[in-house]
Amino acid sequence: MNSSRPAMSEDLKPFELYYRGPSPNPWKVAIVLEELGLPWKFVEVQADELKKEPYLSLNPNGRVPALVDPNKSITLWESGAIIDYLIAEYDASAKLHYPRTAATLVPSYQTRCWEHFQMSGQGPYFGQKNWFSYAHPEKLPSAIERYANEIRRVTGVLDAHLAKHGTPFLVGDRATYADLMFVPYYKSVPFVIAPEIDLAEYRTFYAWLERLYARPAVAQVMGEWERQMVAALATRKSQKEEAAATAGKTE
Ligand SMILES: N[C@@H](CCC(=O)N[C@@H](CS)C(=O)NCC(=O)O)C(=O)O
Repeated sequence: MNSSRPAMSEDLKPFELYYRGPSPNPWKVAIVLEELGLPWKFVEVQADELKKEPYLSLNPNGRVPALVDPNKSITLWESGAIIDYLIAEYDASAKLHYPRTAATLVPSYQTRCWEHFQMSGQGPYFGQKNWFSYAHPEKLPSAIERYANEIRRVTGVLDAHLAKHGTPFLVGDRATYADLMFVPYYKSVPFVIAPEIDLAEYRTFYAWLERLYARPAVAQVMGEWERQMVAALATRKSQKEEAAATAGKTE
């Protein structure tokens, strides 16, 4: 996907990123790979392949993403762990992180706080909102409301932090891997997860999000994400219409 790579990356074999359509977690890794100018390619996993071999040998949790780095013969899973690895091994120029040296020790660990907040506070709650809105067999308005409120709460935390510190990014003036990790779930909010929530109401937060969306690597990766999301929504709609028509015929 990348056209302008740093010289070092020309010697690298492409990373293989296992993903499944527009579901958000793999796209966090895609953004970091693209930002670092590393060569990579997507490998799509079908729903019926996730919970069995050979995929379970890549990710014992049977979910995406998994990342194979043929350059160091390593396979990793859990998006946060994958991103930690990419930053430690391939961000030598500290484009997306603060080095753990005396001068930047504090922001380096503060970045970790936001990374963990994304992994534990944004990902699972936004994911549960999606589940209870579309996939759960019963309609449970109280569960939908709880997770919608969690989206509002998490967004409020980011908004208040950015407003209080007046910095362009979560930790100072550098866009780190932690900022970038929030992008795919927020991009999914108006499309599917919670179109009823107007993210632009959180003004400082929204300016930050737009700052991230405007980065060339993010725009490139999330442009492809949007194409896939629009296609997935069209498929979902036509499957629903087909099911309704079939049900009508059999009544
Ligand atoms: N904590 C995991 C979450 C992975 C996850 O939930 N992946 C979703 C897609 S975003 C998935 O594979 N869902 C399919 C399933 O649960 O069967 C990570 O960050 O890698």
